[in-house]
Amino acid sequence: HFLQNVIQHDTFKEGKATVNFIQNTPVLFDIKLSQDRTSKITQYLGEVIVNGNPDVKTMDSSKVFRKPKIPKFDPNAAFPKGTKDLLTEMGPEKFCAWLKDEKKIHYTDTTIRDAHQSLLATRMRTFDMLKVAESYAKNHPNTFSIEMWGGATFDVALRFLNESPWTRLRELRKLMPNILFQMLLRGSNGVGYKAYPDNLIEMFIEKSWENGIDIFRIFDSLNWVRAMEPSINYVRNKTGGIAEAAISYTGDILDPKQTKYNLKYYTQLAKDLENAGAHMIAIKDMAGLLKPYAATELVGALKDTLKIPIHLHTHDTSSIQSATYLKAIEAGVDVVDVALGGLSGLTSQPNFNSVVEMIKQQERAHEFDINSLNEFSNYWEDVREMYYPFESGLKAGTAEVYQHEIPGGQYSNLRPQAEALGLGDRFDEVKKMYGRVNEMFGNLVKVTPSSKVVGDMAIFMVTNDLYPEDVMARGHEISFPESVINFFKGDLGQPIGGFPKELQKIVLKNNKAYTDRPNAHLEPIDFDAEYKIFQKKFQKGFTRAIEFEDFLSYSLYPRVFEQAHEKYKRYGSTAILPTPNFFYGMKVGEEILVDLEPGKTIIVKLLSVANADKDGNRIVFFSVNGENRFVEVKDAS
Ligand code: 3PY
Ligand code: ZN
Repeated sequence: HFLQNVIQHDTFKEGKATVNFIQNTPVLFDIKLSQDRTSKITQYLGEVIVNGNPDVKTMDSSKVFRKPKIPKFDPNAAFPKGTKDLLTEMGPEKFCAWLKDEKKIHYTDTTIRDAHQSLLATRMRTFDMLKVAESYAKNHPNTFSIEMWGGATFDVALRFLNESPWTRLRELRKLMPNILFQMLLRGSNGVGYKAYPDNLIEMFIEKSWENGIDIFRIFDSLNWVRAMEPSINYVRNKTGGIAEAAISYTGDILDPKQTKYNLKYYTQLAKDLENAGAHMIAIKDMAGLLKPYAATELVGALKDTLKIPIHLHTHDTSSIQSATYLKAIEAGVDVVDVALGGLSGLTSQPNFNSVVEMIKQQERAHEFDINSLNEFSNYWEDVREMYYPFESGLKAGTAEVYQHEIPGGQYSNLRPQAEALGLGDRFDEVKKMYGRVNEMFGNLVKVTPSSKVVGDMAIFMVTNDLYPEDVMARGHEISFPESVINFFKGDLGQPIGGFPKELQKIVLKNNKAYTDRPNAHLEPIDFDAEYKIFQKKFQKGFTRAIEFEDFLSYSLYPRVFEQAHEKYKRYGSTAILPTPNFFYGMKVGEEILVDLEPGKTIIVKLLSVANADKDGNRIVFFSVNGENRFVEVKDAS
């Protein structure tokens, strides 16, 4: 058993076992925990078959899924040269100079990050990404970058998908070595919803680069340059990657009545970020408010102001954002963010395939094989079906977005959040209240986590039948949501123009507010000491080697990590299961193939599920590679 444990251990298999491997890997001695992956995975399946996946709130058992087709590629061919190779050759400065000189429009494909965050509540599993990754990298090496990490994907992977986000990054990197990888980083909030110690953010950036991220899109939820500066510096000093600093777009620069976020505000902000060391500037239009003619103005003015390339990001919530791209491309933007057709539109990004067609034969056209691109779109359309419980429910573009200004990435979460609180029928009111809360709070930039504060307050007010007047008149008696109190304390930094003073007093009561960087209040992490304690605590019973990256996940999300860790110990990696089985279990008679590891596939068939015994336990019978097996599951119904 011991030898088998050694041979099967990932560290050993990857040839990374050093002299201290055996001594430092107590799991090798744990005979009970010798990797019986099969029984763990059948245990998981049995539990989902009997009790369902707790993350799936509504299930339609009549659904039949199509088998997604992977577009053809040659597994033996070398990867064609792409932007990742160019960055390696040139380094960030020269690479950005090359990009700025490019006449062709470039495309970032957001399908496996923002698109599913904005349409499917971030639930896309690594399994479905890996299946198609090599084919995409070989068929479309002209893609500027793949946005595939960061934002909400980090915590959702751990929280709901029982996956390590680091494994996702590494596995995708292997299959897409030629195209730049891009992540969304919330500046001093990392991939979380609050401020973290500076040295944690620094280490997180360094490890993200080492594991495969090339472009760091850095933003701050209040457009506070001071909060973005440290991350820009870490990317410059600790990595060979690109620091892309974002100006988060809000309001409407074309409306002369809106004076707070006007053209001058954005050009100055972009200039400040360039001066702070950004290699590129992103216009981050997180709610899809940048109208076509506003894009002409903004991109034109930024081109006059900046020496670095400009990257445009939007959400198609209103359904007119491809017109915005047309105007931005005419005005000289360098890169635009698009999602493959099947996961595009509405709260997601504009349609990659259609934007390519729009620019075809025009002077800034970039060559893409549209037939092949359409095959990838079809792949994602078929995959998307499997995630039906997580659809946001928005059926058509909506001009309401110009009033409520809810970010696309938040929209698909706000609805279930409202429904969970029994406000399903009052979502209309929640959307309206979101706009009113924004006014009350002094007209904020609203993007994670400031958008969550506004959303929490809107839901709180609708739930308690409160209106802004009530809050101002009776606020002293009200206990506000924690996120709102922390916001007014300064935990997310300082909003432009400061906090509305009267409301701040009402919310904070006797709490004191501060005006410096929230991160400055936090103790740095002692990585050496704390990682050792962490390893001791979490290695036992864990079937893969605990790694430093796990410690980073834990430092960002302690409770979420602990829960994911417990599930990993119980089930092993569930990331190997096909998506329908992960979410919905199996039907009697169904037979599936599960790749326990490369080259080791098992055939699992569900034979029957017995009725509950007197203690409420049910036996689930499988055949695994022709041999009968069963697991016992307590029926929770
Ligand atoms: C995120 O921070 O997750 C976002 O997508 C913000 O737009
Ligand atoms: Zn976005």
